[in-house]
Amino acid sequence: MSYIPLDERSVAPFLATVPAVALRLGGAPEGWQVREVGDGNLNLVFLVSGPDGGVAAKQALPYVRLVGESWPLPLSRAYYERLALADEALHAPARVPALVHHDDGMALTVMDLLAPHRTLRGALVEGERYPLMAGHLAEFLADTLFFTSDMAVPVAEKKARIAAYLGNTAMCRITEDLIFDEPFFDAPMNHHTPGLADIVAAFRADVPLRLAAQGMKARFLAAPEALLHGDLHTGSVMVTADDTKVIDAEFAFYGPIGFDVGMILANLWMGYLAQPGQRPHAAIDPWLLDQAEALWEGFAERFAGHWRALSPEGDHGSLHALALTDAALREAAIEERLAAIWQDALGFAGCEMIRRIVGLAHIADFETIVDEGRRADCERRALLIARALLVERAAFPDVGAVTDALRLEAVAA
Ligand code: SR1
Ligand code: MG
Repeated sequence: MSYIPLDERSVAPFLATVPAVALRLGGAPEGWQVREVGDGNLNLVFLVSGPDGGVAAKQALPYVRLVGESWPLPLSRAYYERLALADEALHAPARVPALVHHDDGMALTVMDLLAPHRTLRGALVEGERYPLMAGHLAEFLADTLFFTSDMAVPVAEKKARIAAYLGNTAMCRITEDLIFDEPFFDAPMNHHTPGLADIVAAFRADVPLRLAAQGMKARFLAAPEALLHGDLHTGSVMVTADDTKVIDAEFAFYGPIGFDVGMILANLWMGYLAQPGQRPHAAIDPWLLDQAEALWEGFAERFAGHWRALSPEGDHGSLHALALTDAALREAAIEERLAAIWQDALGFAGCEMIRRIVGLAHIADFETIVDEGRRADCERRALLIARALLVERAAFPDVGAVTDALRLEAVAA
């Protein structure tokens, strides 16, 4: 099928021609309920329900939705998203939506309707709490990252998997520009809350900060450690009280493990730091700090557990070979690897926090704070912590050290 962008009127007749979808929905397309709900920066998302069930149909647009047709973007991102969804489903099937249908020509991916799920970001902005979320995300990260890494995958197969994602260059380029470069100079689409002009100017002149951000960019460009989701912020997570699903893997590629880990931690930390602006008269709730700790610790424990559980006879990755017959050496290797991932995660988290405040793509956590003065206060606190995460990484040997720094900042408000 060649590409035609769908709309709320054309999506039902189109999906009715796909037997797997028509069967899932039941009844006649004239009776299906359709809503376009895409609130991300790039795509169309249609929720379609019939008498027997529902689907979510995601279609890529040939340009960046947030900006418009002046910023073209290849439809091939839908192909990479489907590829990643399949790979993620191999390792963490409970944590991703099931694929119902995919059409490369239409850049269209049809998945299970996630209901009554909502985005984690929207839920956090409203002060909702999901006690299973951190554990589920730790599981997703450990399972997808470990089992696509050089610990688990034989080296020839690993290189073939890296190659399978190499063409997703336009999506990687967005990250390279928007996260590592543009926040640190006067890029045309940057914007920020008015009260931040002084710190924005200071960051642009801050040589250690800019060098640290470039260092993270170098890691992002040249460290194909594992299959990354590539855009794991709280808008890419759907939650209910019992379930957590990770969606939107269109930025997937083989990159540094700490990138996915750092991005989600940064978004939890920003959710925490937005509280004094969102609910100025309420006591600060430490729940998100606890969740960030639980996520990192759950990830590290599960990642290590996967490593220990590899059988000596199996054909695993080349980084596993070192410790095949020496359990003490294996423990040292695990500790060293997790420490390196943690250091990367800190740097990537710092970059993510800065770009969400001074770059192009902001987040609802801060943007929904109507009072500009309060918003600037929350954002300034986040910027200062983010700078420390990037430039003074040694001051944060573990997640508790970040919690302490964030909590002090919040009390000081
Ligand atoms: C132009 S796209 C801006 C951002 O939206 C996506 O969700 C990614 O986070 C990207 O950086
Ligand atoms: Mg997205």
